[in-house]
Amino acid sequence: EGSRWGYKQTVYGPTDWGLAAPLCTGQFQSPIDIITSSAQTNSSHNGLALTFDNTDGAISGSLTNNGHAPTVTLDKTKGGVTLAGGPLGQTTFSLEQFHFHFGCESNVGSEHTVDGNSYASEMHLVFYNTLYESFQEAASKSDGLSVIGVFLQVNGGFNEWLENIALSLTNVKFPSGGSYSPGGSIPLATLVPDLVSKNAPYYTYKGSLTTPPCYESVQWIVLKNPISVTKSQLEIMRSLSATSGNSLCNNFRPVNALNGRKLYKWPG
Ligand code: SG4
Ligand code: ZN
Repeated sequence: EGSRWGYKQTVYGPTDWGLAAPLCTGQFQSPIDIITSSAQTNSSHNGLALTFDNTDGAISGSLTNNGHAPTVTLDKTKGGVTLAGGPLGQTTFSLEQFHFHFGCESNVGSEHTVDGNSYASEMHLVFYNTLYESFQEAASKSDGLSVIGVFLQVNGGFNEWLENIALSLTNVKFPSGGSYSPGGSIPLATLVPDLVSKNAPYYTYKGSLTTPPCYESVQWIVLKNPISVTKSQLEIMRSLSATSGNSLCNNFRPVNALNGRKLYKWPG
């Protein structure tokens, strides 16, 4: 049954997702292990071009715990964010939401791995192609989505913006426990400085949503440079409850084979 999937093998774990969501057994699934030595350059790719409706890069949204990941859904009436460039060319994509995957311990947690190594967490900024009316309409189309992945590592740095989100999480401990608007508006640029740089190095490949229904509709853009998370911010994320009633952590899918897909890096 579609809503009962989880990350532990006892509750329709990842190897059983195909029973409820057949596309999860596809050949172009995400995440993958990014083998850096096999990443190629593509001369038609460029730097990422993000634009913010609000000049200070601020966004507003509502925070929810859907039992799988803490998720902030953008309130576009208070200012949107668009993505073009990179591997996307002139096609513009609009930010719908962002969410976090993380480990129960800090040695795992990211969905993508780099040369076999995991990070403690991975943030996903989910954009949809504005040729479509809405995220819902775009989600299943082959050119429908692009997701920017940002690694989080525990290295002593303090990200004030992540702190704002972490403190807000205590308001959405239980799944379907309603939503909460993080205090004030959020300057996305201070959360991920690389998002406003035209020179942020990234990896890119064609893949899927990393959860059921696993649509193969995502142009993945994984930033090379991680941002900093503190141990206590991760502890707050782990204090959320999952759909299963257990604590929400290790909400990452194991890596999938490339199956002939090309992995690119930028710059060359
Ligand atoms: C997380 O579970 C999000 O909470 C989901 O967002 C998201 O689903 C899912 O991850 C898959 O997205 O970037 N990891 S991913 O491939 O965006 C969708 C919601 O359920 C459909 C709103
Ligand atoms: Zn995700």
